[in-house]
Amino acid sequence: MPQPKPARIRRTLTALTAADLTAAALLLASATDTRAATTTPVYKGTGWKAETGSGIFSLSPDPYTIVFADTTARTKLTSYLTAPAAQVTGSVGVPVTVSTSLDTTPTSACPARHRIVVHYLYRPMNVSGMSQALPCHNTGDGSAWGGHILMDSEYWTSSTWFSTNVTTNEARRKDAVTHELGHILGLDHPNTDLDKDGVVENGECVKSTAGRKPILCSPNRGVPAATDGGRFTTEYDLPGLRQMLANYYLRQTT
Ligand SMILES: [Ca+2]
Ligand SMILES: [Zn+2]
Repeated sequence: MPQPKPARIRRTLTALTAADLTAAALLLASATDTRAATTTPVYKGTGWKAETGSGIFSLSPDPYTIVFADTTARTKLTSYLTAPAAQVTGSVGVPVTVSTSLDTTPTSACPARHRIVVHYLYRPMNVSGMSQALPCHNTGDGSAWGGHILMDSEYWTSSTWFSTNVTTNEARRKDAVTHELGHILGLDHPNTDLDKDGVVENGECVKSTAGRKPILCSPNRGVPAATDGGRFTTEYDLPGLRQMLANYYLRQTT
């Protein structure tokens, strides 16, 4: 899905309390204990890339809440969001909750802090088959603020949009939703010129020995295994999000 670069900013107070700083120091210490944490922020790794072009350099540890633009979006898309939200909550350590709330913030404005508004719209980019993420960022600390996800309804109104195979079609629908959520959480497309022909092509993304490409691969990663559909990869996307969380603390202490 195309990478939007909307000129959207959100300004917030960034004053930290002593308790915040203590919590940050403790989390940083535990991260150092359990994995090879970096000592300076990192914005790119194998199969992942920070969305620095949209002003996002880190993932805030504070909870994010997924809400819906209307009841149709809620009915159609809730089930697609629960698995990736649970992954970010459990494997990254940033709570992401799928609520039943409705939020009528227009797509031209950033929603309240840490709200992710999900829309179900016919051709939101006026192009067949294109969905869109509109990520907002905290201008104070460069963390992911939340934003809007605009899913193209054609994926659902056409039962064979991605594939005539029902299982494959559904796995790709799941991939599409999680891909856009990844953008809101600060991940960019990790495509790279692997074959060194001077062009970064569609789908040109690293692939693991397990056969998985990052779910942020643009415009998509092709056909995932059915069980991988809609899941951030453990090889690329989740380590990227964990580094983005680490960046949040590293950017405060550097
Ligand atoms: Ca190439
Ligand atoms: Zn994309």
